Amino acid sequence: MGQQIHWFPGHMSKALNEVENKVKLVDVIIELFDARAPTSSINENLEKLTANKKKLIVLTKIDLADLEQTKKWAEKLKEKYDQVLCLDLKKNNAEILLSKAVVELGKDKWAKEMAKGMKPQPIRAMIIGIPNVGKSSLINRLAKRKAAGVQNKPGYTRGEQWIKVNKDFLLLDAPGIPPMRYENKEKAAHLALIGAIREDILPNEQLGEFLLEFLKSHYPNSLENRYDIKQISDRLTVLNQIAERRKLVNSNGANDIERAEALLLKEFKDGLLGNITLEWYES
Ligand SMILES: Nc1nc2c(ncn2[C@@H]2O[C@H](COP(=O)(O)OP(=O)(O)OP(=O)(O)O)[C@@H](O)[C@H]2O)c(=O)[nH]1
Ligand SMILES: [Mg+2]
Repeated sequence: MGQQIHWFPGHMSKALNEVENKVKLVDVIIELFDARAPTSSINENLEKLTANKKKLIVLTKIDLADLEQTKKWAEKLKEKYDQVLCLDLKKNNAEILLSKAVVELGKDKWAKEMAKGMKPQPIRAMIIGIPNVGKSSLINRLAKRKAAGVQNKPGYTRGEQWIKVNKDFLLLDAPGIPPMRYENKEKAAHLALIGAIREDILPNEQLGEFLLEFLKSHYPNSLENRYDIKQISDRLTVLNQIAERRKLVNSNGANDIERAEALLLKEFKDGLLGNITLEWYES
């Protein structure tokens, strides 16, 4: 797993420039991390560009993650960031919790404005995060009932789109998010398993092997409910068991290992193996 993967597409710097320009327009950055792999969700380039802004971290997809681990990660991240929220973006309370947290972070700005004799201005925020982490889901929630609130605010260059979430909170439309840089195969595997990078970056055999080794050591009972596999052994044995239970047979009449592997990976992604966090917090 120590092998380096070098990957720096040409459009990376253009996307980063766009983010950099937009960061200047906001008071608060809302950065989304997937609760199943919080540190793999950190994009170092985005971290640098947003380092001197107030930052609210949202751990997303907590309904798919291991609650114990999510709690530990949230505590840990609170040491580094201004605020941390854990949200299931499919639930209704997401936007209420988020609005409250953003307003809380903007209060310093209001105090400064009032000290200058100004009327407090709405807090401007922007959502960033790696692919598939839930940015659009959150934006849609915040914009709900406000379709007409999407507006072109004059006074800003290039007519950025602002969504009026409420009278205190304006959201800038999400910039193009630069692709991830991942240093090693472990991180690449995490990102592939949470759907943040194209799956074909790592072959299914490697992803399957990685997932099964991890489940064996951290969630030894995770294949019992779904496949009636009480003990996770080596990859081929497990895949044969899955193929048998699901009657996946290839044209030669043998167990179809490839389809069993694809099924395992898909069912993991869909959360069907239970609540699993790929990165365990180690204190
Ligand atoms: N179970 C679960 N699924 C979620 C949650 N948030 C988002 N999703 C799902 O995750 C997928 C990706 O969500 P999006 O909101 O499109 O993510 P995004 O960050 O906008 O993705 P890109 O635009 O590709 O970068 C969708 O299928 C969502 O329904 C969550 O909290 N829980
Ligand atoms: Mg999106």
